[in-house]
Amino acid sequence: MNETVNALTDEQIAALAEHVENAELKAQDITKITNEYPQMTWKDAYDIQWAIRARKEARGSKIVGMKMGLTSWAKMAQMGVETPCYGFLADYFSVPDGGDIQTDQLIHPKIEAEIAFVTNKPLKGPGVHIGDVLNATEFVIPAVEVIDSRYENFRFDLKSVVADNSSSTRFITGGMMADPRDLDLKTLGVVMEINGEVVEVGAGAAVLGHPASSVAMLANMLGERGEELPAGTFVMTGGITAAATVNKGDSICVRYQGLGSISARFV
Ligand code: OOG
Ligand code: MG
Repeated sequence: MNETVNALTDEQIAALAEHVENAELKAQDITKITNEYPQMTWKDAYDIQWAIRARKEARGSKIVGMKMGLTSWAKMAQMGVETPCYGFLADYFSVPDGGDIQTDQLIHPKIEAEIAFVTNKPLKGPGVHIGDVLNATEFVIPAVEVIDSRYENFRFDLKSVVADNSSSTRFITGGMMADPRDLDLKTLGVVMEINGEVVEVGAGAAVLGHPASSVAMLANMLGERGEELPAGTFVMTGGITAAATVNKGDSICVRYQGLGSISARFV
């Protein structure tokens, strides 16, 4: 099947966008959509995601960044899929460092330790590489992503997760920003703690060998749709370690080598 064309109609894409977005807004899980639409193509899946983005924008939400997902072996192995995917970040996803996350608004949240980039030049694929990304980086900064698949038991195939905005739900950024010239992003260590106990550790190279290659891949994927990554975009590059399940009442802290820490509480 040619995956650059649609198998679903415009009406089906619009209906699925509403269905998946409502699951997010009501914090109610749904069965993965490929069960009912096994013919769904990659184009359909991203069209559903972009339709959800348009629904939020039409309601007045601002898009405040992008995220890459499934960029590390730890994440790919955990979820049983082997291709990175992207999603968007809406304004209400943002939680301040040290802030509270309303657990009841989510289905089955997990946290991820990530490195984020803020760009200062547009990046447009194809052909974007690590050099282009570093040349277009204003600074890097720690980020914790809270993911929450809308699918039952957090189980999905890649097309279903793409349609579900790659499980995006909340993010926290903070700690210290840094010039990537001053860092070895490959060896930058992260330590994830829940209620004071270390649950995951990792280093930046877990993300596609170098976190900047995740931003390059995003620009190249967007280029396939004729889209670019504008200057000034906040981009989360993907979980370095496996994601950790969190529950109401948990306090989390992720420490980033030389870049401080991020904390939050699930209330
Ligand atoms: C998909 C999103 C993964 C990451 O950083 O790898 C992601 C999922 O695992 O639900 O955000
Ligand atoms: Mg993530």
